[in-house]
Parts: sequence; structure tokens; C-alpha cells
Amino acid sequence: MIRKIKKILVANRGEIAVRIIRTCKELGIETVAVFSETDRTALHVRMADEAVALGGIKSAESYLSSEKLLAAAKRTNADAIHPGYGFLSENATFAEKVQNAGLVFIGPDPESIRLMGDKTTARKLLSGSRVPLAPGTTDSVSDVNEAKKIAAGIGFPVLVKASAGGGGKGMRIVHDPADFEQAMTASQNEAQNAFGDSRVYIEKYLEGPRHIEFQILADSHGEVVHLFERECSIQRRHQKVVEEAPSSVLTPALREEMGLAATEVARSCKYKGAGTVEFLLDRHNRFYFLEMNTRLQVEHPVTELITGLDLVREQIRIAEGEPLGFSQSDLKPYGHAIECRVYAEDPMNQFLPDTGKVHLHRIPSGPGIRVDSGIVDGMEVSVHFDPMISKLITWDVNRERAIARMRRALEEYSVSGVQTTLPFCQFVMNHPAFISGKFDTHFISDFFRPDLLMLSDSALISSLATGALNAVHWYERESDALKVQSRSTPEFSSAGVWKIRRK
Ligand code: MV4
Repeated sequence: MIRKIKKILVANRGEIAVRIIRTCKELGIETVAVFSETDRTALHVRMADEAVALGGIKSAESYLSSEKLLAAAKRTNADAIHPGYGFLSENATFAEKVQNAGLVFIGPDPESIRLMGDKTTARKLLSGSRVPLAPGTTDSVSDVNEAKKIAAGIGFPVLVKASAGGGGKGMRIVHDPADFEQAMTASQNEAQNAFGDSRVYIEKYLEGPRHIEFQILADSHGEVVHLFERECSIQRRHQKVVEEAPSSVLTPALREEMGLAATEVARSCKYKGAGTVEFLLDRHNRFYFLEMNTRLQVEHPVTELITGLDLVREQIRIAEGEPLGFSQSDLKPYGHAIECRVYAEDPMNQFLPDTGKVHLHRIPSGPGIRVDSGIVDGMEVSVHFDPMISKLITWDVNRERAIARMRRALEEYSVSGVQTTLPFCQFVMNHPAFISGKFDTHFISDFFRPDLLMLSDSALISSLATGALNAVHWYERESDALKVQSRSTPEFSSAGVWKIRRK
């Protein structure tokens, strides 16, 4: 069934909302932005054809409110909702509500989200298949003494993971049986707080693995393809910082084998849309399924650059019921792409988030450079949302040249007003372990110390400028407070819907 989508409500903010709006424009699809009180002047709001104020400052009262989002969609006559990533993107109940309201949810069906959202259900589903799982339980464990016996059977070290989790939340490594009980309780508590679900399960802890994930696309006619892998081993606090495609350790044979496993995972849950299958790869090139993310991911651009596809376009076409326009054998990766995430975090100070006004955001350009950002000069990075400022992606014909291009791009990049991970990205691009391709998920703890940051001239100047600007703006803010009351925002009607007049 082909159902043309004419208007999409983008239930997100920042760079991913901007990213989705861009593709919609190219496809001639109208867009509706939504925004919280503090995002009134944000880029995604300016770029959309219409914008609806959700009210509220915190996520819970804005981008996480399914009622407000559905009301906004109804009011603007949108026929589909794109959830982006984060927020409600992997919330099966939200997907269900969207469908029940007669709207298209741009993503998989609620059943697929639910199946993969529960990590034990996913493991159970795949336990009889050819997809290799990390050794461990396929059910959650509740009795501590029984769980301890199971852990001993698996062999320490083990990981206690949250059944409702993913992304490392609630996870505890246990090396010594004596620490098991405490770790399990901690994991259960963290899971209860984060997901409202205290169930945990046990896996063998694989040491020094690489995190390799496969992008898949599945249409509503049962066709599934994979778009090769992304290497995502460079992370801290389970937050990726540098990703690349392809991985420098996969042989064509291993790529094919893992790709096949990834498509099998997608088939097992009757997947539809764009999704990602995460694997761990050990030193002996054995791979294990970890989890499936049922959304578009932050790092999707590296896949776009090596395949030439627009993943948001594919998502929309699939949601319209169109068959995939290509088969696996049509897909050939070309060249190499690297993504550096630019966060408002201080690499000199344990990557603590830095909030404040981004006075100046000067982005690099030229051959093979892509910058995805939702930031405009003068925008505030607040405590309410993710502190990611942008994603800098470079492409070139091979890895060595993509790295050289990234170094050049990082030199051109400057942000003032907040500390950023830019100097850290420079550190990675110049590190022998990264350059040789011989690194794993422990890269940062193994190799990084703040005193190894070599601030380039431009980074130093930018850092000094940041300090100076902060002083000036601190002073201005004090006098600003007096003017605020008389300032109006004429571009918004009190009704909350803002129609942009074009031409
Ligand atoms: C693991 C693992 C080792 N063994 N599972 C992290 C995020 C989530 N997707 C699963 N993760 C991991 N699961 C087994 N059985 C290693 C990771 C992992 C990791 C663990 C500790 C510190 C940093 C890490 C970075 C990436 C992956």
C-alpha cells in the first residue's frame, strides 16, 4: 500500500530535527517543527514551514509529551511523525499512539520496538538462530543466590545488565564473586530509576572488544539489506565520540558474515525502516550480538557518505510503503568516512558538560566535509538537553586521507563561549593507536590524559577568546536583566502556531 506523506511533524530538536527537515524539503514534503520554551529561536524552528510551541522548558513537559505532540500533529494536519533519535524514538507506546491517531510513525512497528527494547526478549528470540549471542542468560534473574550460581557457571568476569536497558545504563562489571550481590543490587536500582523496571540479566564480560554496528534497511514487503558497518569503539561513559565507516579490521568475508547476521536480526522481529544491529568483536574476530537500536542513529552520516544514500529519505519511502529501490548486490561501499562529535564538554575536566552561550560557531568547509548542527551563533547550550553542538564528518577515498581531511577540518573549526571536545578529537586524529587502527572500547581510558591535549594556535586563541567573551557577556547579562521585561517576541503569535511566509 502506497500512502504518500505530504506533511511531517518532526518530534525532536537540534541537529537531527534540522537533518530531517532538510530531506523533507528535497522531497517536497511540508514540515512542522515543535519547540520548548527555550528553543523558540532555534534553527529547526526557523527552518520548518510551521512551528508549534509545546510550552515547558524540560524535556518531560515538551519533547517527551506524547499528548502535546499528537495535539500539534492534529492541529497542523500532519500525516506522519518522525521521532528522530532519543526522546520518544524507541518508545513502543508512543509509536502505537501515533498509529492509533491515524498517523504514520516513521519507524518500525510498535511490536518490533517492544521486542528489541527488552534485551532478554531479543536474546530469547535469537537464541535458536544463527546469530551468535554473548554467553549469558536469556531470562532475567531475580534471586541473588541463584544468579550468583549462574554467574559462576558462565565464568567471571560477568556483566549484570538491565533487561529494559541498552546503551550501558544500569550495567555493572563483576570480576570477583564476592562483589556480585552488591553489583546486582546496584544494577537493579539503577534500572528501576532509569526505566521503571528493575529486571536484570547476566552476560559473560568480553574484555577489550570493538564495538561494531551494522546499519540495516527493511521495507514493508519483507526485503532487508545491510549498509555495512560503523566502527564505534571510541566512547566514554557509553557516549560515542568518534565513529567511522568502514571498520579497518573487517575482512570482506567477516563483513559479509556479520551483515548476514544483522539482516537476520531484523527479519526475526519483522523489522521495518532503518535500524542498527550492535555487535562486539573480540580479539579473535569472533562477534556477538549485543542489541538492536530501532531508530536512526546519531552516527548515520558516515554510512550515508560511503553508500551515497540518504537514510532519512529511505525511512520516509519505506514508511510510505515503497519497496527498497536496490538489493544487497547493488550496494558497494566507497571510500572512508569519519565522524567527530563536537560536545560542549570540557576534555580538560573529565568531559563535564559546559553550559553557556555559543557566541561564535565557525564551521569548516571545503571538499569532503559535512557539518550537521542545530546551533546558531548566540544560542544557549542548556542543562536540559544533550550538550552536542554538532557532528563533523569527513569523507575521502581511503582512511588515511579521511583522517588528514579531519585534521584539516578540526583546524578550521572554532567555537567560543563554551569548552568543547574539539581538542580531544584532534588528540584522537593524531594518536598512533587510532591511526594504525589498533584500538578497542578502552581507547580513552588506555590512552587519554588531559595533559596530552595539544591545543593548536587556533584552539588556544579560541579558548582565550571564550574566557574574555564570557567575562563580557556575564557583565552584559546583568544589565540585560533590566531590559527583558520590555522586550517582545513579535515573530510568534500568541496562538503558538507560527506560519512562515515565504516569497
Ligand atoms: C558488553 C561489553 C562486554 N561484554 N557486553 C556498552 C553499551 C551497551 N551497548 C553494551 N556495552 C557493552 N556490553 C559484554 N557481554 C562491553 C560493552 C561496552 C563497554 C563496556 C564497558 C566500558 C565501555 C564500553 C564501551 C563499549 C561497549
